[in-house]
Amino acid sequence: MKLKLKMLIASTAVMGAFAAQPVLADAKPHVVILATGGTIAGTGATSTTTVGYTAAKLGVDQMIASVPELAKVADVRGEQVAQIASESMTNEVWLKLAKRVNEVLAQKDVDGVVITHGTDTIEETAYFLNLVVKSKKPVVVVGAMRPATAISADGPINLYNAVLLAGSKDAMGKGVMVALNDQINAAREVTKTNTSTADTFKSPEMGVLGYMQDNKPHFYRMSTRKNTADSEFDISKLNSLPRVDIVYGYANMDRVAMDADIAAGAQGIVQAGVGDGSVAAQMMPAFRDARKKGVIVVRSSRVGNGIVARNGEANDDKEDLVVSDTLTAQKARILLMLGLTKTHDTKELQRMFYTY
Ligand code: DAS
Repeated sequence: MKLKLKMLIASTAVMGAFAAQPVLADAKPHVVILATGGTIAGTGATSTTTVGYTAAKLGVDQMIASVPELAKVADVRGEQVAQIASESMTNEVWLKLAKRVNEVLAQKDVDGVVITHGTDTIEETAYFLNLVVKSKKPVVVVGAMRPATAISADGPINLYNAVLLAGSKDAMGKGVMVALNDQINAAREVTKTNTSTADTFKSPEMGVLGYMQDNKPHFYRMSTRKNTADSEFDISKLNSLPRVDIVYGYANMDRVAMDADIAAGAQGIVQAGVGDGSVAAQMMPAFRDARKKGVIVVRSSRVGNGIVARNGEANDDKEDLVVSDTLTAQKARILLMLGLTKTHDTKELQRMFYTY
């Protein structure tokens, strides 16, 4: 009897030990998906419709439900911030989205945010967020090049990878990322390089940050420029952004477009100039008139890669111009809009272009 009693007591003690073990909290990361529309939420008439479909049709909960694998890798919840094709993106949506990203990331139980978005302006929204998000937690902007109804739609796998990335501790402090097609690109350098193909997003000369493979991110580089929590820009109290327009450079251009933008209230002009941000002789009087009116003029380039060198194709010191460094015109416009919320001083603005 004694032996049996001892064995019973021993087994009870062992069971008790197990029972006393705290049940491990669910180790899955908490990821919030903020939906804005785009092809990833798009539907077409047939399963082979990959152009001529309608973007921004599926709601965020429908998208989440269409990828049941998400629940295995993260605790996911969704919010519909907008429902638009991203060619129709506005400053108002940007400010609403950015404020919501900061509110959600400030919640202790949230590990990362995914933003579903159209691909046409995904690089602009990502760069805007790169400058105004006040957290080191992962922020991943994701889209798709085929609608949800198409054969081999890329949206589900892109959304799955984006949630994995947003929930990964390795993605902390990398700045805002754009993740499609198994690649992780930095917001500052990523751009759409093909109107239609699934591999369209590239950082042409700077390269990807890394890849999504085997359910986790693999990083190989980081951006050298300030972003997110290290940024000086604060949109929390802003309800609008200064008007900044882009003037496209080409042979035989004239000043009509630039003058019209300034007449419409532009506080800044970014020229997407030919070559190294060159200024046509017939444009320089327009640049000088702009400066006399206090309008900031930034020399950028339509080329897409390389440095626009200060005092290279124009005497920037003498004409009091700013150069965009390696930012494309569409991203230089975003940095200038935010810069103008803080200063009109061209030396301060130039510092910002060398910082972000
Ligand atoms: N019109 C495109 C957009 O919403 C569709 C897409 O590619 O997402 O940006």
